[in-house]
Amino acid sequence: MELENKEVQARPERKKKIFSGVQPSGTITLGNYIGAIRNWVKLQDDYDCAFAMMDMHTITVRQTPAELRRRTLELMALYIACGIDPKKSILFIQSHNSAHAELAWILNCYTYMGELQRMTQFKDKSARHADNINAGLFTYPVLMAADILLYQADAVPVGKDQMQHIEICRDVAGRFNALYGNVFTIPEGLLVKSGAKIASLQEPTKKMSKSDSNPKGYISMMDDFGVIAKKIKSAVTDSEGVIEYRPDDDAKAGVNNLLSIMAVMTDSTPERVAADFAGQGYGALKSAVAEAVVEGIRPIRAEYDKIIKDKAYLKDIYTTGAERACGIANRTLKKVYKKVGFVTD
Ligand code: ATP
Ligand code: LTN
Repeated sequence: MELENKEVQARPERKKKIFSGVQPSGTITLGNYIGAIRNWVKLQDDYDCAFAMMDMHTITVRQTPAELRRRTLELMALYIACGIDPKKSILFIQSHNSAHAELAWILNCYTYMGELQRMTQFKDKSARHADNINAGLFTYPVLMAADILLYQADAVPVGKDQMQHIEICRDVAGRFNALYGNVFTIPEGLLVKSGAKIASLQEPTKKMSKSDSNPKGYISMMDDFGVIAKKIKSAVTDSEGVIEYRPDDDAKAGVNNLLSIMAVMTDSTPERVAADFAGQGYGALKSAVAEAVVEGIRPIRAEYDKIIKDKAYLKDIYTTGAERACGIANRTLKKVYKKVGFVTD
């Protein structure tokens, strides 16, 4: 895998730390897989990794409790099915570690309203949930900063849409360090070169999102294989009829997206895929993409079906994960408490 940020490539001296997570806010999409989870798998050998199911972030949008519980476990099973190895990486449920909420409160007092008001995700989600623009939605990036800083993460592998949140995390950490000394490691966002932004199949200038109201726009990792093929075959393209990769041309967004997906699933590049399909019609490209995606997902699904049935195994992993996560996080939290002036011992 090629990473854009060379500074955070693993060095032999000290194993660098990685933190990341996904919200159990819906069924995981191909975008989440390509932009995030797939890359984590490859990082496990070279870094000390912690990956969480971000259930506390999820309730910034109203959830059905039983569904949230079910989806949190499903997400964990999917992490493992995708190749996250609980023996190598810490795997836990965010709400099992109260240090996240505790540090988030403190960081709230070091984050400015103006910084949060600029966040694209806040603007998007407030527009989509106009009846529930709650304070949690506004301070979402502060909780995210707490997640990352508690583990002293050097790098945070995420999709492009999350880079703005990484920036705010860096700013807040820098501000805190400037006041109190070197308390937090300043993290770098880690983007993959291709696939950092998989687009909606129906509105290809927008990102593929699991909370899209139109299920035709996204491919769920849990979709029936026939449904996946159908969704790809009805993906919006353009009327030009030419297979070319033009990443800066919005009119070509649909085709660019198909080429990017194909490139990731076949370990190629969008340019190379475009060259392979030059002169052919969109139908041929779509069939090939559908096959590549289905074949990529098939083994993950087989593994997932086994894991999700074993509730005792899942419980064992998230219990051990929470113990390890709390151990690391509490060391940072204790330091922070001392620095801000709370009575500690
Ligand atoms: P929601 O729709 O509920 O906001 P989401 O589908 O955007 O959710 P998140 O849980 O917010 O998913 O994101 C999990 C990870 O997946 C993040 O690292 C995010 O950057 C990445 N990601 C999400 N969508 C895409 C996408 N379309 N392309 C690439 N990466 C993505
Ligand atoms: N906001 C992220 C999910 C998330 C996250 C994190 C990712 C919450 N906390 C910490 C990396 C590190 C998203 O993908 N929507």
